[in-house]
Amino acid sequence: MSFRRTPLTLFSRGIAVPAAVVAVLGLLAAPEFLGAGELAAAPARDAGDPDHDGLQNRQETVLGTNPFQADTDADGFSDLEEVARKTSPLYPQSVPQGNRMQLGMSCRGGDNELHALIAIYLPNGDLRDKTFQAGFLVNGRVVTLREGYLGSHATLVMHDAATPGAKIATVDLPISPRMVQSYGDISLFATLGSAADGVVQAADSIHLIAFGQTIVLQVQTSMLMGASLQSGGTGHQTGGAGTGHVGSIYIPLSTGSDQTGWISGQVCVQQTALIGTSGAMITQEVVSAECQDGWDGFCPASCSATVGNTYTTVDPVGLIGG
Ligand SMILES: [Ca+2]
Ligand SMILES: [Ca+2]
Repeated sequence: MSFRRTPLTLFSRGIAVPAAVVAVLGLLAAPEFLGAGELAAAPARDAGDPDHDGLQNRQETVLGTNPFQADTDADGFSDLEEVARKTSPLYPQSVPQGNRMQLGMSCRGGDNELHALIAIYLPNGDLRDKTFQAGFLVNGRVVTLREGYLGSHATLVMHDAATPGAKIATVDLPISPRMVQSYGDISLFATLGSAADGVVQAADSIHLIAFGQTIVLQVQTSMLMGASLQSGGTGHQTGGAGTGHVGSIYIPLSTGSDQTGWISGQVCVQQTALIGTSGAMITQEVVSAECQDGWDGFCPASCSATVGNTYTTVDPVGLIGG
């Protein structure tokens, strides 16, 4: 497969954090630490971010946040900070607690591109004493992104956080839609730890699924309902409403124009059940799926046909402490 020819490191099992990744963020961060003036100027360069919160308009669409208001729910924490710290930017009762390092992820579409967003909350504002790693899970195999790949493909920008001295680093990582289409679905994960001991203290993952030409982001409904995910998990183990099942919806990312058969005003709402775990990998089976009204989105006609499908994804909780 062509994917093998890309400059990636393949691991067949486990998720290791090699010492070399200590330098990754330093490499990415180097231009950002040239001077305070450059730091302050960074958000203004971006015409696709009118509220200067570090989230591109297309990313705000995926999150459901207001692209003209940096703090959509007016709780004192910017939309970006809430993504990084895994609280809801839509519900003011969901606010970050404590002051520890945290990492949150999302994804947006682009012109025949996907852009993963990795938002990193840094209580001391410093990336250089952190370890960072990002990678994919494809076909049950973990593919860790090399330092050089991140250095040449990812874009890092620093943003102010609500607490003085704290910062939020955003890593924008382009992903080829063709890769998602060729595998059917992929998970992208990222981890953050302290360089002192290398222990992973924060992690997140996203799951992308191809419906023909259209790539969707699978989002847990608990996130949409404003549940605070302080533990760093996605709720896979706890399930929803006592059913043992976890609900999720598909948010189409606008890549390509082929949305034939997609129903406007609806989204595909699924319930999944955990059927197996292996290390940080979890496998879930879709137990129900239907297009539901009342959403600003699109539902694929094949939504209900996903019942019985299984997905293997990365559970961020399984990455922490490793
Ligand atoms: Ca914005
Ligand atoms: Ca907010």
